[in-house]
Amino acid sequence: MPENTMENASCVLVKGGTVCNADRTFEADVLIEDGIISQIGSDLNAPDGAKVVDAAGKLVIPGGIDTHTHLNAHSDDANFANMAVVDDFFVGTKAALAGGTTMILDHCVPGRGQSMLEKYEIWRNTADEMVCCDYSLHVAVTWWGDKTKEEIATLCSEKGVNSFKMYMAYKDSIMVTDDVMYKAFNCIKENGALAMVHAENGDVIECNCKKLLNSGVTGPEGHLMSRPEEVEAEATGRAIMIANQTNCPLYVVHVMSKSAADVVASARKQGKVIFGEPIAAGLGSDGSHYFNKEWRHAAGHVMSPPLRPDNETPAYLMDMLANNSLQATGSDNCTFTIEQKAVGKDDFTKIPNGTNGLEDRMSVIWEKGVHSGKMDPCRFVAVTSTNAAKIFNFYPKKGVIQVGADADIVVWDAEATRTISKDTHHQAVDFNIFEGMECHGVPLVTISRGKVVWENGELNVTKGSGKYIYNPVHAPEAYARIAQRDKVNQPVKVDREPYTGQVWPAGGDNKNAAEPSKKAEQAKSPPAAGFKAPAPSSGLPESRPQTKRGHRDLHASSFSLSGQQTDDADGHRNAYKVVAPPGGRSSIQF
Ligand code: URQ
Ligand code: ZN
Repeated sequence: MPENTMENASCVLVKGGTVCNADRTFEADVLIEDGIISQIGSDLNAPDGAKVVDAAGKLVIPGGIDTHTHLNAHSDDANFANMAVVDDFFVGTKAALAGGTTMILDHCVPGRGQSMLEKYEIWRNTADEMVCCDYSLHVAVTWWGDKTKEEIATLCSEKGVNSFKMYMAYKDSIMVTDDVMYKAFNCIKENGALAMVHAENGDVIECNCKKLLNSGVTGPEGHLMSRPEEVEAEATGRAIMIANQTNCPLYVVHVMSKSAADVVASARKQGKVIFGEPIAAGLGSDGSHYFNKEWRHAAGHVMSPPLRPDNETPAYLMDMLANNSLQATGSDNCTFTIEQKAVGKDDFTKIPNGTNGLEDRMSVIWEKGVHSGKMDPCRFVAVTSTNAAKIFNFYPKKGVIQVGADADIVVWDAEATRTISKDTHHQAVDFNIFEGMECHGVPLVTISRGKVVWENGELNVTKGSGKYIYNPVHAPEAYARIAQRDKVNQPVKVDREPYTGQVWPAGGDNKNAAEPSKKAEQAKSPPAAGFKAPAPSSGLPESRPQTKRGHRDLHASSFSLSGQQTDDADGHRNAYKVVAPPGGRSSIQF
C-alpha cells in the first residue's frame, strides 16, 4: 500500500493552550515540525523561524473529522436529476477548514452495473486535484455482480478503502435488497472491513410517495410524510440483524430519529458490534421546516432520512451521542442550490436530497452538546474526531494530539460566539439550514498537516494540498471482538452413531421416495452458524405434559408465547398447529 508522503511544512508552536483529547485535558505547548507533532510540554521554545500561535485561555483540540460527505455527488449516483452538488471537493474542504474540520470521509457511489474500482479512480482523480484537507473514501455497493467480491478485496488490499456503504432506500436506483446486503456483509467481513448502511425501507417509501402524490400532496412536507420514523427504525433493525447473522461490524449512517437511535442503542446493549452516526442537521435542526409556507425554505431542508417533525428529537440524539449510544458525527453535506432543488417544485420526489453541515458541524455540536451541558469537552473531541479515527482505523495518526500524530489541530474558543448564515458561510450553497443560530464555540485557528490554514477569519489554502489517507482493514475498534467471536462461535456438530433403522418407505418403490432420503440427508448436515442445539427431546407424544402417574396432564399446556412448537426440530413439518392449546383443542390447522 502506498505511503502517505508529508509536505515539508514549516515549524509552528502552539503556545499556552489547554490540550484537550478524548481522554483528558492538560496545559501544554505543542510543537509542530514537518506536518507532525514533534513535542508536547511546558514552556517549549520556538525554533528559529517558527510561527507562534497564541492559544492562551483556549482549547487546543484534534481537528474535526467529518465521517460523511458527498462532495462529488452527481446525477448518476442517486436520484439527482442530472446535476452535481455545488459544494465540491475544493469549496467543501475550504469551508470544512474554516469550521475546524481537517479531514473528511467522502462517498464514492458507483451506479448499478458500474465498476467500483473504476468509480474509485474517478473519485481519487477528482479529489486529489481539489482537496484542501486530508480525506478518505467510503465506497458504495449498489449492485452485486461477478466481479464485486474481487473488487471489494482489491479496494481493501490496495486502495485504502475499509468501509462499504449500502443504501436500503432509493428503489430502482442504488437501493440493494437483503440478499445483496447478506452477500456484501459476508464479503466485507472476510476482508476485515466495515459495512455501512443508509437505513430506510425503500419499498415502503416508494408506495407512500405514490399514495401521497395521488392524494395531491406534492410539496416538501410529502417528503417527510413518505418516510416516517418507523420506516427508518425497521431498516435499521433489519441491517443490524443481517450484520449479526454474518458477524460483520456495522456503522449506521445518519441516525435521524429517536426510534432508530433506540434500535442502535439496544443492539449495542446486547453486545453487537454496531456504531451509530448522527449528523449535524439532525442534532441542530428539526422537521417542522417541511411545513413552512415558503416552498424554497421547506425544500432547502429536504434530505433522507428526513429531519423529524417534533422538536425533541435533536436533544434526544445529542443525549445518545453524549452517553455513547451513538459514536461519531458527520454532516452528510450534499448541497444543491434552491434553483436545483426547484426541479421538484411540483413533485417532492424530484427534489434532490441533501443539506449543508460541513462547515458548521463542530460549532453546532459544541452549542447543542457542550454549551447545553450534555457533554464535556473531552466527549466533544471523541464524537467529532477521535471515535471516527478509531472506527475507520487511522488512529492515532489523527484524532489525538500526541507526539507523532499528524498536525491537524484547532485552537478552539469555547466562550466566543458566532451566528451562522448563508451570507457569511464559506460554502457555495445559497441556503443554510442553521440560518440565524448563535453558537458558542468558535474555531480561531485551524492547522492542517502543520500549516496554518485558517486564522483571523481568513483562509490560506492550496487547492490539491490535502492527501488521501489509506485506511487499513481490521480496525481494532471492531475486529478485536469480531475475530474472537469467529473463533468461539464456530458451529459444532453433534457426534452420534449413524441411524441404522428403517427409512420410509420401508419397502422401497414409492413415488415420493425422494422425500425421505432428502430428510435423512438433512439429518446428517451440521447445524447452521450460530445455531444452538436444543436439549435432546423425546419427540412429540412424550414431550406432552404428563402427571406423576404418567397420564397426560390436561391442566398443563405445551403452548409457548415464543411460538415454539414441540415439533420445531422436525425440519419436514409443513403444517402448523398448536399442540394442546390452553382452553382446549381446536380443529383448525394452518
Ligand atoms: O442519502 C444520501 O446520503 C444522499 C444521496 C443525500 N443525502 C441525504 O439526503 N441525506
Ligand atoms: Zn449521505
